Amino acid sequence: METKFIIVEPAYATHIALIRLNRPNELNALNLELMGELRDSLKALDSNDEVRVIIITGNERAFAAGADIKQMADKNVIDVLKIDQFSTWDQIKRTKKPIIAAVSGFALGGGCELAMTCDMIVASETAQFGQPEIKIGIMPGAGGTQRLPRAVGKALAMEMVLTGNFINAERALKAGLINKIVPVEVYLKEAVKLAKDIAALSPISVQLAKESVNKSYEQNLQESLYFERKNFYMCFASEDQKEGMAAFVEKRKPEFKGK
Ligand code: CO8
Repeated sequence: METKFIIVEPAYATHIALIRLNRPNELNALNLELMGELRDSLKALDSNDEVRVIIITGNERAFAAGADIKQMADKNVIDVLKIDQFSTWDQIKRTKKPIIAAVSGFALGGGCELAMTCDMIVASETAQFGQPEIKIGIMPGAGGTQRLPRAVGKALAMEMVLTGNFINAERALKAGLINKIVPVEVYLKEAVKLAKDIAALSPISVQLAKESVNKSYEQNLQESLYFERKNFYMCFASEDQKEGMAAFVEKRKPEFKGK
């Protein structure tokens, strides 16, 4: 697939794909075309059996500084409605394989929302997270007012959304928004390391487990527990379950085939 605003490497490492947001002069501002490419690439990687984990990254200065303000500036409500960009976001969210965001520099507005749509965030020491939409007369629209409070709690989410102020990596880690902070020189390497741990496991149980954890956000506890139970049962339909448990009993390393 030809892409202009992102670089996709389906075989970046064994079973690991990398997507690099690539509008460096605009701090990777998320224009509609970039989002369309991201949606289509994730869909393709999701059905590529060789890929087990996907990493999304930007560059050292910016993961993404938000939706493209220049593209949105003259739109009216009907234009925005017709563009229906949220169907793109919904599709990204439906990705079954785990996605790790490797974040350095700015993750703002739609950029912060994109990182939160991923399943885990590895951040460099220079990472800054924020929902500054309020400063340009709008509010978050791609999950910022929903995912952020679930991740960091109401007090900090309210502060970030209502002031537009950024938080640094340290505060983001303390608040539970990100998984780890590492030096800027190695943030992508660390994301790959985390991806490798996951890629070594059964892709079937990994996908079912991801889906199940996500349900905890979306439904009440009782519904989510039923959902978890159903996915737990489904693991027993896989050869990987037999292999994983047999390997444990036989004290050897399992060989997962994704079947
Ligand atoms: N959109 C378009 N262009 C941008 C954006 C952006 N979000 N962010 C930066 N740029 C451009 C700048 O205009 C500038 O371009 P140029 O060189 O042509 O003037 C270039 O990137 C470099 O930026 P700066 O010169 O401003 O760099 P600084 O280091 O001085 O400042 C900041 C960096 C603080 C990140 C600053 O650029 C900034 O405040 N950017 C905007 C951040 C923001 O408000 N983000 C929220 C956008 S709204 C949003 O995300 C809503 C999401 C809704 C749903 C999702 C739909 C997709």
